[in-house]
Parts: sequence; C-alpha cells; structure tokens
Amino acid sequence: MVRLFTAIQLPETQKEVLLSMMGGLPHARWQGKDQLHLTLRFIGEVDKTLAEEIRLLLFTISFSPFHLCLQGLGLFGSKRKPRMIWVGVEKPEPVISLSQKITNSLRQAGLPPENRKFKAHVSLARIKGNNGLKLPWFLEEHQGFGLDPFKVTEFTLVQSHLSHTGADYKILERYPAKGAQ
Ligand code: 2AM
Repeated sequence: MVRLFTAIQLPETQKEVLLSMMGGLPHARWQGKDQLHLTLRFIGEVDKTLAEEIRLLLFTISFSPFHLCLQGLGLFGSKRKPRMIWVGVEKPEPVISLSQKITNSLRQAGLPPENRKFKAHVSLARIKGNNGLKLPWFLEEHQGFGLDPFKVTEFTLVQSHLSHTGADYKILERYPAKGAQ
C-alpha cells in the first residue's frame, strides 16, 4: 500500500520565510523545510495498482497557471485546544478550483470526495499540549503576515511515509499547467 496526496510545492524562497517564523512556542512541532506544501487533496492508502491508475488519471486534468499568495495565520482545532497552526491563502479560488478538478477526476478511479470541506492552507506546526498564553502572542506577533505572490505552474502527486520522527514526503509525479510544459 502507498499513502498518497496531491499538493502544490512552494518555492524555496517562500519556504525560507516560513521557516524564519518558526519558534517561540513550547509544544509546537514545526514542519521541516521538506514538509512544507499546500495539500490539494488527501488520497490516503491505496494499493500499487490503484496508485498507478491515479498517477495516469491526473494527467487528464487541465488547468491554467495562476498566482498564489500566502497570507494570514489560522488554527485548526478549538480555541481551547488548537491542533495546528497554518498559513492561509489570499483569494483561494484557483486553488479550490484545482482541488475540485482533482476530486472529480479521482471519482473515475472510484475514490469518493473527502468528508471535510477543503480549506487552502500550508501547515506550519502541530500543537501538542498547552501553549498557555504563547499562542495568542504568536498570532499577534505575525498578524498581517503575507508573502509575495508566486506563480503555480504545476501540481504534484506525493507519497507520504509516516515514521516516529514525522512524515517523509516523496514527489512521485508532476502535472504541468497549460502552456507550462
Ligand atoms: P495537514 O497539513 O492539514 O495536516 C499529508 O498527510 C498531507 O495531507 C498533509 O498536508 C495533511 O494536511 C493532508 N491531509 C488532509 N487530510 C488528511 C487526513 N485525513 N489524514 C492525513 N493527512 C491529511
């Protein structure tokens, strides 16, 4: 079995800025540089035959290049028990549209849509335990945060290996936007 998801990879310069924000929060497990990405659709565990079918099927998706602007911080989980700190996307419509195209295409391989509503984000840190007053401080500190837009010219199919040290991601395939080959 292989654990798959589709994602937009971030330029090195954007990752460097995100890395520079990390720190100062007890109980936060920050994402490493190679773990930073924007998930378009989580697929999960599939057998190797289906994985190959998915790899080929995703080539049928047609999308135009678009600009993506990472902006703002948010939390998953409740206010009292936050699970994750993430960076959001300004004007996420093209990302949502691409995610929907992937979901529609994956139906042809018999994969139902995800239960949870899609929220365009880049995960920064998983939070374990109580951060006390530090988390509001962190959010306050980075209020108004935003990066320069970058051009998305492809999306990727990624394999995830889970281990006790965290997730290790390997890009299996790249799918260029129209005119970006
Ligand atoms: P996250 O960043 O919000 O945790 C690989 O696991 C990627 O797929 C992660 O970026 C993760 O999102 C995302 N993902 C979405 N749904 C998932 C799920 N049900 N289980 C694990 N990862 C999921």
